[in-house]
Amino acid sequence: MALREVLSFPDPLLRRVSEPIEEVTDELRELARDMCDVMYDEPGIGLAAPQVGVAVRMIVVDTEWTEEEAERNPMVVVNPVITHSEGKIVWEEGCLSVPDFTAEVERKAKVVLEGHDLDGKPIREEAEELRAVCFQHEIDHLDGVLFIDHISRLKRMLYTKKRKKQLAAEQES
Ligand code: K1U
Ligand code: ZN
Repeated sequence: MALREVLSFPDPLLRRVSEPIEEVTDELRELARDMCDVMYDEPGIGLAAPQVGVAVRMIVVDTEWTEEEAERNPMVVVNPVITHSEGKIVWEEGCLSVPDFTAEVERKAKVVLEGHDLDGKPIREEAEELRAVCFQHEIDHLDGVLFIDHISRLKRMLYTKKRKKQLAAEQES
C-alpha cells in the first residue's frame, strides 16, 4: 500500500495546533500503523500525526531501531504530555519535515512523558538523551512548532531562503 506523504516546510498545515484525541477509533489505529510505516521507511526515529497532515495529538517513537541488530519496537502515544523536565542538553536535530537541514537545539535533558497507548492504557516513561530530545521534538509538532523555531533568527532565515529557492527550482524542472 502507498505510504502517506510527509508534509514539508513551509507547509502551513505543519503550523496547526493538533486536537486532543477523545476516543481511539479504527481510523486512528490505521493512522498509527501508517505513521510507523512512514517512520521506518523514511527513515526516522519519530513522527507526529500532523507531519502526515492529520491534526490529532498522536506520536510514534522508536529511537533504537537503527542501532546494529536492534529490533523494531515502536511506541505509539496518544495525547502525550511532558509532566516533568529538568536540566539542559544540546542536540543536533533533524526533521523529516525540514529537508536538508540539521542544527543544534537546546532542550530539557531529562523528561517524564505521560499519555496513553491505543488500548487506553496509561504510559509513563522517564527519558534522557536522544529519547528525551525526540519526545520534546514530536510534542512540539503537535503544537505547530518546528525545531528551526528554536535556533537563531539568522540561521532560520538563511534556511528559509535556501528552502524557497529549492522549491522554486523544483517547480521549474
Ligand atoms: O519528527 C521527525 O521529523 C522525526 C525526526 C525525529 C528527531 C530526530 C533527531 C532529534 C530529534 C527528533 C527524525 O527522525 S530525523 C531522522 C533521524 O534522526 C535519523 C534517521 C535515521 C537514523 C537515525 C536518525
Ligand atoms: Zn520533526
